[in-house]
Amino acid sequence: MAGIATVSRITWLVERAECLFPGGVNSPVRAFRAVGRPPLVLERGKGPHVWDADARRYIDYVGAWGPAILGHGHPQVIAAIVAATANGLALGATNPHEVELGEAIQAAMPSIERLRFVSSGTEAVMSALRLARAATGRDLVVKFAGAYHGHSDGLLVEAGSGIATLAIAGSAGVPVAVAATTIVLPYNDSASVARAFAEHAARIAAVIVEPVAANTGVIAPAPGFLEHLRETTRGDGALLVFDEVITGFRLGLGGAQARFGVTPDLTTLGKIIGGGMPIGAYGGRADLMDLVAPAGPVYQAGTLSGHPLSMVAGIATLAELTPARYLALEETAANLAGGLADAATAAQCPAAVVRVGPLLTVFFRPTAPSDAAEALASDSGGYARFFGSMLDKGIFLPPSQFEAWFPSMAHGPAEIEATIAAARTAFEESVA
Ligand code: KE4
Repeated sequence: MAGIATVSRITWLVERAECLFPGGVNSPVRAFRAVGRPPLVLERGKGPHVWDADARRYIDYVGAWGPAILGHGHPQVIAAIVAATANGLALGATNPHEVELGEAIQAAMPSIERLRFVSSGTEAVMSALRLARAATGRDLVVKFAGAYHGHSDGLLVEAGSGIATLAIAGSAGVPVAVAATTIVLPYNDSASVARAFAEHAARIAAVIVEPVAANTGVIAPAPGFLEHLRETTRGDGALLVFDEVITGFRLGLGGAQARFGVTPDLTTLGKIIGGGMPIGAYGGRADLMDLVAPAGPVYQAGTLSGHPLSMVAGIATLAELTPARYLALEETAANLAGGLADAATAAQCPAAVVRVGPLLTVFFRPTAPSDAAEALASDSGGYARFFGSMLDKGIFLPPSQFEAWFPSMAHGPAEIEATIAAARTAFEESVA
């Protein structure tokens, strides 16, 4: 009918969302504020693709921020969830699937002698640090600038991911006294770790680290950095916590601790182990985990912990993670990273492509960063232009310079070639 404007569904949904949710979203990075584009509303995912609410298709590198390692809507995962719904949903007591997923995680990560399921990575990290403080009788925690470990108060100090994306130093609402229990050091700076332990000897409960930094964009651990953390914490009686919410089951079945051969006292997990359903987990040495209620005095609980649908989605996902598929995923990521680097060079665009296993980031700076300060100095405006150009070409990248790209096992040569072809133009268009 003449004259009736067809308002896009995305616009209609975003306008309503903005009346409901802060910034119109239920997690800040989804607002696309750092890339100067209106947010997408995604309605469907299948394999390497997602579709927005206006039925546009994209090759997806957000991957639900990590869970979608198999690609979206994997038939085995969906079938497991659908089958489990026949038995109802949360029943409020242990269900058989918790045992099965717990055993699968333990088989893949032997350092996890005991574990506890929760409903998010934030909950996992918050609980692990409460446990570390109880086990050591100490209050201080060391984290690294730019690392993001979820949004519990003490860890929002100089965090990465959405905090870095929004260029805010930390979060309002965190009591000074709480922030004061967090020591923030530069990632990959072993000398600063040694100084901190000398200054605060026998007062640090734990060091928590993303063994591969991903929330500043991907930064590899410097040779010896993780080993130094292991030696220093052990020597001081502090605990080493690997936050493997991103790297767990992403860098291989054994995660970063297997890839780098460093064994933490506690590990936090999330994302992939839930196969796209809400989940988190923390675990590690039995003597530590047996301090958690009801076995010990450290309280932690959750109505939907071990939710049967999250459990069966995780079980089905881990069952698909074979060594051959990890090798293929690494090759996919290597081809993508190499093609992107060549495209940036051809466009004379100062961009550094950093890859660790299947994780990668294109930093808009001439050289790869070694810590958060260098990463945060990237040209986020150039990244924003690149993001927009790629989106217009049907490639959905993380809407922030300070996030990792998550290619999946469903991304094939066709998707990689299309991405590199789009990047050739997008790099040219991103050069101001
Ligand atoms: P969740 O509470 O979001 O499940 O997990 C928190 C968390 C903990 N540890 C690490 C290393 C993490 O990367 C995360 C969450 N990752 C972000 C993306 N960088 C989630 C995306 C978002 O905040 O919307």
